[in-house]
Order: sequence, then C-alpha cells, then structure tokens
Amino acid sequence: MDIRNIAIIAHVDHGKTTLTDALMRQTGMAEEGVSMDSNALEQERGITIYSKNTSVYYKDTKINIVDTPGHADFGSEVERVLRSIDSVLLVVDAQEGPMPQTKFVLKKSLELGLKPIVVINKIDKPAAQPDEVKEMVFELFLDLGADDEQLEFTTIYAIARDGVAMKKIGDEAKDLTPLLDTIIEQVAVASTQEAATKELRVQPFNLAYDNFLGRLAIGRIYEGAIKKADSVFIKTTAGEIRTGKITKLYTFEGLQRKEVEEAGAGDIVMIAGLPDIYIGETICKNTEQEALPAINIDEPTISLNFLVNNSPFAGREGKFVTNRQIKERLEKELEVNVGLKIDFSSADHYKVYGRGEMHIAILLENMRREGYEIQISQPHVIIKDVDGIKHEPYEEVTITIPDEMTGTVIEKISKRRGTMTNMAPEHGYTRIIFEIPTRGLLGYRNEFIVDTRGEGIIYTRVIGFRPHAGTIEKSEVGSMISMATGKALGFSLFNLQERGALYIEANTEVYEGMVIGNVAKGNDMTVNPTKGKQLTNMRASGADEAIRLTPPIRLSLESAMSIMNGDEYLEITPQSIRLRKQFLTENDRVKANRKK
Ligand SMILES: Nc1nc2c(ncn2[C@@H]2O[C@H](COP(=O)(O)OP(=O)(O)OP(=O)(O)O)[C@@H](O)[C@H]2O)c(=O)[nH]1
Ligand SMILES: [Mg+2]
Repeated sequence: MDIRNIAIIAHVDHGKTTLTDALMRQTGMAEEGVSMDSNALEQERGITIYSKNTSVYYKDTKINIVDTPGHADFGSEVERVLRSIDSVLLVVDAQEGPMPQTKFVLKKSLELGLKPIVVINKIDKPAAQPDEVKEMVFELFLDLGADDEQLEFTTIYAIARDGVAMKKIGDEAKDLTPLLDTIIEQVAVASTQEAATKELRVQPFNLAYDNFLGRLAIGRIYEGAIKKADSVFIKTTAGEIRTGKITKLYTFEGLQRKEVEEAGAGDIVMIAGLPDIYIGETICKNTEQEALPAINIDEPTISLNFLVNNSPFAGREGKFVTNRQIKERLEKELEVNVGLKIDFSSADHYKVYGRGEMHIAILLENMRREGYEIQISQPHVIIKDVDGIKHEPYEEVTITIPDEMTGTVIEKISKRRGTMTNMAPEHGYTRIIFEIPTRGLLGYRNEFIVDTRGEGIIYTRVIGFRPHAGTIEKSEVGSMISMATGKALGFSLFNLQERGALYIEANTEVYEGMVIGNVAKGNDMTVNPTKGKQLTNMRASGADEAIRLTPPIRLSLESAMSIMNGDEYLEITPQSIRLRKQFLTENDRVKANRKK
C-alpha cells in the first residue's frame, strides 16, 4: 500500500487538531467527539502540548499525519517533525491571517524544501476574509524566499469544525474529500522501490514512554524494512555505534498504536527495546551504513531550581513529597521531554533547564496532578559564553493592541531593552513587533495585561542567543507578607486591599512568611491578615462575613512564576499554589539581606 507522510502546522488555535480529528472521522478512524488532544491538560487548556501521530486510510493509501502544537514554547518539537515528513498542511485562520508562528513553521518547511498545501480554515467566521488571507500567505511565501515550485501552492478552503473543505469558495461544502484528494495528488509517495530494497535505516524524531516497555522511539523508516526481534546498530552522526534489539514494533492507526511484526520503507513506526535511543540517531543493520543527517534540538533558555517543599504546610496535600520521589519523577520526564535538561548534582535542589515558562509550567502542572508537592525558585535566563562574549536568549514579541495604548507599551518595552522592528495597522488595532532579551520579558506579561486592560494580545517566540544587553532596570513589585500563621480574616483583608492586590481570600489558611499579595507602592511589607475586629467594637458576631472584598488575583503557575521575586519560592501542591519568602521570619530576612 502507498504511504504519504504529512504534518499539520499552524499558529496556535488556527485549527490543526480540529482538522486532524475531522480527517479521522471522515475516514472512519475515530468516532464523533474523539480528539487528538487526548491528554487531560490539553483538554483543559484547549491547546495541543505534545505532537502526536495518527494515520488514516483513503483510496488504498495510508496517510500518516502528525498533529503538531502551535504554541511557540513547543516550536522546536515541530521542527523535528518537519524533518521526517514529506509535506505539510499549512493551516491559516481566514480571519487572523498569517501570525508569527505561521511564519516560523512555514520558514522551516520552505528551508527543508517541502511544498506546503495551504488550508485557509474557519471561513465560516463572520469577519473571515479568505481572499485577502490567501494574498497575505502568498506574500509570506515570497518574503521567506519560496522557490517557483513552492509558490505554486494549492489552496484549500475549510471549515474544519464542520469537517468540510472546498477547492474554491462557493463550491459545495460536503466533506473533506477535496483536501484528501489534494493530499493524494500532491504529496510524494513515501518510498520508492529502490529504497524498499535497501538495508534498513530508521531515524527517530520523537520519544514516548510506556511503563512496561520503557522508552519508545517514533521514527521514519527511510530505507529497508524493520522486523520484530531484529538486532540492530544505532549510529550517531558523531560516529559512535551501539547495538540493540527490537522487542516490539507498532504502527499508528487512528488514535491507537497497532502492534505489527514488520514495517516497510516510508512508514512511521514506534519501536520498543532500545532504552537509550535518542532523537536523530540512525537505527540500521550494519556498521558500514551511513548515519542520517542529525536532527537539531534547540537549547533551553531558562532555568530554575526544584526543591522539596519545606513550607510549614508541607505534606498536607501531596502524596509524593520526598527528594527521592521528585528525583525519580524528573528522571522519568527526561525519557520523553526532549527540550528539558536537569542537573542532579546538588544535594538540596535540582536545576531544571527548559524552553520557556510554559514548558516548565506544563511539567509542574502534570506533577501536581499526579500528587507531587514541590517548591521552585524564580526562573532565570541562561547566559552562555560564545567566543568569550556573554550571550543571552532573545525573543521576538508580537503585540496587537488598541491604537491608543501604543505609547505606554512602546515605552515599557523600550525600558526593558526591546527594540521595535515593525509597526503596522491591523483591523483597527496596531501590531508591533519587537526584539527583546528574554530577561527583559520575564514578568512583563502581567503588566501588559493590566496596561492594555486585557484587550491586548502578546505573542512571543525565542529567536536565539545574542550578546548580553547589559543591565535592565525593572520595577520590582513589593510583596505583602504574612507575619502570622492562621486563618485570614475578611476584616484585615479589607484593610490590606487598600495597599495592593491580594492573592488570597477570606478564610484562606496562611503561615508566617507566606506572600499574600503585592504592594502597590514601595517595598515588601509585613502584615497580619489574621487580625479580627476588636470584640468591643463589634456590633454583631456575623459582621466579618458581611465585608465585601475585591476578588483576589488567583495565582496560576505561569502568572506566579512571572511575578515571584528572587528571594521567594513558589510552593506547588495538588490543591494549592502559594508564594512564600525563602526566609519565613522577618528576622531571618533581615539577617540574610545584611549578608549580601
Ligand atoms: N469558527 C470556526 N472555529 C473553528 C474551526 N476550526 C476550529 N475551530 C475552533 O478553533 C479553536 C482551536 O482549534 P484547535 O483545532 O484546537 O486549534 P489548534 O491549531 O490545534 O491549536 P494548538 O494545537 O493549540 O496550536 C477551537 O475552539 C475550535 O473549535 C472552524 O472551521 N471554524
Ligand atoms: Mg492542536
């Protein structure tokens, strides 16, 4: 059977997964309501976090599809996938048009010589402008240096949510047949007779983990056939050679993996039995075969420490709280989380390196759901030495805001060492692009939301390491710290909310040293949130409940990571996210400060 290998790529939310799900439905591979976003966190956040494989059958052809994540923190994952497929469906929202991640994934695809099929999706939106968007996509191809063949891309119009596609606007919208036919017509057959008769070469582009089978490699068979129980060599581009034995072999079918005895050239397989296999290595049959070109893995950009929770409330909510349990969990994460690095050498903390705040937040969120308690320190950017010069990560920031807010935003970003590279009107809004050190950006998101009253959209993407920008002045926001342990009372919170924004509500249990809010003006402030009204002054005992409090700011993992200060820890348990001072008593904090 012929095989075609494609990836679906796009900016976040443009409809990749919806389209993949619809393709599975139409070909009978999945029921109504079944989604590729199968992970609990994905469903909750409504985004794809992990790229996933599926396959569908259409007209005697097997189409392997990789659904990729659109969020920039997972961009390097997309890049790896692109190396291993033959064409992409570039999905573009018919209203928003090309966005920063559209540009990034298209650029990578064009550089690899792929010929994308453009899918203009969501044409049902009231403000959809499919013709204009097609024009914009064409311009983007030109800007990114597409060759003549790539410029002749086919455009399909779709409403992925309804499972329909058309070759022209106005065609009958029945199902996804026009898209499936286009895939069969345009995507090269995955293997030739010649490749099929050569000796085996497989290259993994993704990793998975199974409690019984251990590490699994997901890779493309470039040449030859692979069989269960095969003895193989694993070659790296550096020339190292190891041996291994395939214990189990799977192909993809809909959302399932299907165990097979053998798979042939062109197919995408999942391989068990190679516990130390890694992305980009070549699995082959004899030592003379050449390793396939390496697959680049992007370096981490931020780091932070993971510690055992030692807050006064430690152990109340979690099942797994010890150093050893945390270490084992992190070691397991390293099996599959390709962008992650961890330094286990220190006795009292583990240093975790990741690709961005969201990358780390997803790991932490998974851990707390599994019952772990943990503390983390403030994230820092990674500084690298390149030829004796200090380098730091930079990001491209795309901001879409109401026109009248441009002044404030430009001023703030410039202060943080951002430079504007582009500014253009965008449907009654202004879109501005900046380049800024990641360091300058840390903690900015919250300010941005406040400054733009929630109306702005900010989108960031790491663009690489550049020479260090020097000191960046940031107005550190002071913390409001509890001096007491007990239950926070409405009466005291009512008075405290005059001084800043609170993170807790009445009746929240607090401890000495816990950060319960921020301070609008000035430095850290120690307060007593447990103080009740003097009994003599109280008219009725129920008075406390009658107090109306401003709703608190609910700390999420990401927002807390971005607002926490250097002398604080974030305490994460299955039920709570608490900010605290590293030194819990005022006395110890003063002493620690003096030592500095
Ligand atoms: N109006 C409209 N909405 C759509 C259409 N296709 C998808 N959506 C909606 O767009 C949202 C995002 O869809 P997803 O398929 O999750 O987008 P995605 O590209 O996979 O997102 P990430 O994987 O997180 O990058 C969902 O709320 C969908 O219901 C469409 O054709 N029309
Ligand atoms: Mg998705």
